[in-house]
Amino acid sequence: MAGIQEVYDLVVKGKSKLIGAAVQEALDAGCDAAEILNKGMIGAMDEVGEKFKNGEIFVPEMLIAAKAMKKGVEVLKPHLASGDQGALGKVIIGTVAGDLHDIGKNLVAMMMESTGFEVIDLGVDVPKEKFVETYQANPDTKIICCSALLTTTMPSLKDTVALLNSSDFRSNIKVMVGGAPITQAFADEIGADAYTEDAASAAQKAKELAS
Ligand code: B12
Repeated sequence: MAGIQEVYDLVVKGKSKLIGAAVQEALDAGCDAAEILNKGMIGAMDEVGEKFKNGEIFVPEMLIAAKAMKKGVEVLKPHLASGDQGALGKVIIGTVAGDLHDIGKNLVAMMMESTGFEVIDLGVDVPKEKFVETYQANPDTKIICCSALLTTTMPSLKDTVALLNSSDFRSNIKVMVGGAPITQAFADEIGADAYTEDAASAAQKAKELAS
């Protein structure tokens, strides 16, 4: 659909000022919000990642595209969320130490919220101890979610899960992991309870785990 292509192009070009209107136009034209997100925005970020890998663009352009995507998600958010917040319990989420990528983590947080969880978002570059301290301050937490987007921060994810696994509250929580380089095999290897590929399935899985 034309509206989605427009959103895609604006994310790739990093047009933060224009993206909000384009998302609204696509919605008004009847495009599905999830499709705008998946095809228009996440698809665009894949192209941005490819261009970076091929040396066609550099970090500043990636950052500008990320900014545009965030602006677009703001407009999309009310159309993806469904209310009922907090009813399913608390989730702690963060991107692991050394890693600054937060778009995927934010989407997971948003979908969890819209599914009915109260989300405590620790942000990016989160030291492993911070996950533990946050649980200790919120002992009614049901799930801890850790995101990693770089092959170089997979060891950091492993260390974080190892610390959680050695904690005395381990049996009270479920640990979920995700991010582009993460696989089910890696999640199993490091002793996480669950891995999913995207934000919508993460929220579904969390609901199953919490009930
Ligand atoms: C935007 C971006 C950046 C931005 C991030 C801005 C921000 N606020 O997030 C900036 C410019 C900061 C950046 C920096 C770097 N980046 Co970068 N970046 C990207 C890019 C283009 C998009 C990432 C993204 O947002 N994707 C869209 C989201 C929606 O997808 P996602 O994060 O995968 O999340 C989904 C799932 O994975 C899952 N998920 C995510 N988290 C979780 C958690 C749980 C619990 C669960 C269940 C699921 C889940 O659900 C999400 C939604 O569906 C990717 C390429 C790509 N295609 O991913 C490269 C990419 C990740 N970056 C890369 C690199 C190399 C870097 C740098 C090292 C570059 C440099 N030389 O400095 C730095 C590292 C900085 C750091 N220390 O973190 C490489 C990584 C290669 C590798 N093998 O590790 C990639 C793959 C680009 C490439 N093809 O080379 N980057």
